[in-house]
Amino acid sequence: MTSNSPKEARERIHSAHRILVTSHIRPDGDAVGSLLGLGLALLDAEKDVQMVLADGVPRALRYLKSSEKIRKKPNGNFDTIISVDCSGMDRIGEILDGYPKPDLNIDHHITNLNFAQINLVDIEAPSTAEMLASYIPQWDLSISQPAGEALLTGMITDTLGFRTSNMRPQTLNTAASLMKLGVNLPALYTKALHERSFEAVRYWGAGLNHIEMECQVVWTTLSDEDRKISNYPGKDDADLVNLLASIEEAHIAVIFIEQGDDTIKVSWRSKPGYDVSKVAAQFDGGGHKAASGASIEGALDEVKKRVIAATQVLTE
Ligand SMILES: [Mn+2]
Repeated sequence: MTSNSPKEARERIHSAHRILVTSHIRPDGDAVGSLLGLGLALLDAEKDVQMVLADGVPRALRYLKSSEKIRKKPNGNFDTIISVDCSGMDRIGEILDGYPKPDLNIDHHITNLNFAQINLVDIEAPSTAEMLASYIPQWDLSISQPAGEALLTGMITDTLGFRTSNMRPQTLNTAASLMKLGVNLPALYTKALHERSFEAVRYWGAGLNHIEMECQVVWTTLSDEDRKISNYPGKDDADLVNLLASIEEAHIAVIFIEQGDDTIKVSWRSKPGYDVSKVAAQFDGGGHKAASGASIEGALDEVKKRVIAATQVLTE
């Protein structure tokens, strides 16, 4: 029998000894922040904890204290496995091969598959980190300053600085409670959303060179070549899609990132009234109404044509 009771989650956590906490591949601020926030609270409760991310911590988030404790592979056995910010088992990557299904699944994606024994899924929550910032004290665990910084980073990044349409008063109350613990909101905001590397801005320049707009959909591509000429180290979009989404005339923004292996990573952002998770689902992707993604096999030009045609159905 599966359950969705936070009380049962609390009991499971308190009776646990060896805990694995994990999150999704290509981790974002909410994945790393939620993982660290919960992982550090469990370590403080003297649990034996391993925090594992298949792809490790992205360079841009390594300023988070204790993020160096996050490993790429689990070691040994666990009596409790916790997944945070993951809609499905496939999003965790290969690290759970040979391990049982997660005991606890804490997430806010509308596409969550309730794959664990206890599933705490709140699709109204703007971030998993916000859910955890409420659950951790409810579960009689404490939030240290580094854990609070991690959680607030998850909240800030998934809401793009408290400005996504799913923002609610509770989000600001939760952020305020973390500030009262001594967490420096302005400093985290600057780190998470404002600062970027010289290479990232050059990479933006390459992408902005071939931006296009039609039927209120704006898009651009980031090729392997763009990455090479700008010396950008990641295979992501350096958040360029959010800049495209700021274009006044566009209702939907799409970005295509060549992955160097015949797959194209696609990210969508939309203004209220457009559900891009439906388009992403057509390409085996997922996400939220306002922000979704997919990995699609094929050549850049061909994938671009198919995706733009499917996306423009929403704005027609
Ligand atoms: Mn999230």
